[in-house]
Amino acid sequence: MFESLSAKLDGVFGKLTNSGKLSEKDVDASLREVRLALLEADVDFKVARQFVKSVKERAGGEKIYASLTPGQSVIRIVRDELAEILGGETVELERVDKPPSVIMLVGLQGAGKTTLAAKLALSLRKEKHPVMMAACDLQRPAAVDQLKQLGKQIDLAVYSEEPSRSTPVKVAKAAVKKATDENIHYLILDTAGRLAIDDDLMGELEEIRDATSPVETLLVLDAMTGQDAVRSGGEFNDRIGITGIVLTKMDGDARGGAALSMRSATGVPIKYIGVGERPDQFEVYHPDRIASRILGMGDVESLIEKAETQFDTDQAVELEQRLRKNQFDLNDMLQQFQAIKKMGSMTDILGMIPGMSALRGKFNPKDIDERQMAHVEAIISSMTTAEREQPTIINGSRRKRIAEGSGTSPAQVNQLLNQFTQMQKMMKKISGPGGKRALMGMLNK
Ligand SMILES: Nc1nc2c(ncn2[C@@H]2O[C@H](COP(=O)(O)OP(=O)(O)O)[C@@H](O)[C@H]2O)c(=O)[nH]1
Ligand SMILES: [Mg+2]
Repeated sequence: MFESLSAKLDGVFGKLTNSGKLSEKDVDASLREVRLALLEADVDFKVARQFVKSVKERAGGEKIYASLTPGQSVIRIVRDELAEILGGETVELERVDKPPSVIMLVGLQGAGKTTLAAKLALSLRKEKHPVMMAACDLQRPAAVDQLKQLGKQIDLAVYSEEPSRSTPVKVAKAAVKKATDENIHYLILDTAGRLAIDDDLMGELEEIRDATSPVETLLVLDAMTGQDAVRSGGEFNDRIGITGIVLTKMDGDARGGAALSMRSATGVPIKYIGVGERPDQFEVYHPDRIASRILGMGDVESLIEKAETQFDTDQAVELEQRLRKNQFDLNDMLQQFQAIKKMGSMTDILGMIPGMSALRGKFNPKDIDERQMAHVEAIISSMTTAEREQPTIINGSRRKRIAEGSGTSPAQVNQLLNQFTQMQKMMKKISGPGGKRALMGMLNK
């Protein structure tokens, strides 16, 4: 997500940081380029204009031209303002005191409502809440089956009725009753969509809303539809009244501008993003982290959280500390490889590692060979604890033993150790001050 915008901004900022002193004119020229990059990424033109204006005002007010590192200051201001148009603070899901908290999902057909029901249910259950989903889309029999199937896949209860003998509002009411009886904390209502907004659909949604008083009405929007999504967002909000937006298919949207404009255009906070078809490909929307990701500053927090869903919490906290303190060893490398295998898209993961977005285009993540990953696991597993923590002690005889134990060759062990040294060096450089420039230097060698 945001690949092309990131790449463009990277170019603009590269110029800014390379020149020591900056005049107001230099900054103006850069900001013009930033504005173009935003427009090309499908950001609403009013939002882009306001953005540039705010950055200029702050740059003037903070007297950055007199500072020693004006380029860095401009980038910091851009980052803060970007987080601001993306929505500022993270907005949490509301809940009611007396369960169930009803969460109604609305949106056009194909936006990703049914998929989101499962994603949200799974994430709430991870927080130890009892959750239930209800199939209120009776337009097609297949819609009920789809939700039931997803429920089975993640082992979560789905309330449904025979479509030919019920109505959406009946299902919704019965589901609320059942959820109340069973002390379910969150009840997620999956509803029907249409190809375009029409009165029938809005009427049906209003009826469900009035019968269940949802604490959250989440509008699910396909990020790939760009400015169309922004428009339909406004219409849904006028008729139904929405409390939050979920942008799905962010994995497929290289431009990403819809996301950037959505908050400013509708005034409704974005709460989640969908980044793939699987029930675990889902993230809480954090404006500041997304801003950092767009600017190629990495998003260590989201990376940790992704890892957290695979490791236990203690492990994740430890990994965070180690990453920050540059104590990255072979055990961490092994853990990372194992987690990466479970975490899905390599491109997304790379985008979250500080400085790594600069690697985009330099190599294709798909080139990372599954077999090579298997070797990494085998080789590290054949090492002793001491060797993993301090790979420098691995001499010729140890190397031979490790190769034999893992069914590889000493050359392959060597190759892995070289990779590790590179990775360790890079982690050290890019997490220190001036990290990004250091990385660029290494890449251009
Ligand atoms: N790549 C990607 N596909 C998604 C995402 N969310 C949903 N989809 C796909 O979009 C299609 C429509 O999703 P569905 O949940 O049935 O939409 P609904 O009609 O709003 O209920 C399905 O093929 C989903 O697998 C996402 O975040 N990323
Ligand atoms: Mg559906």
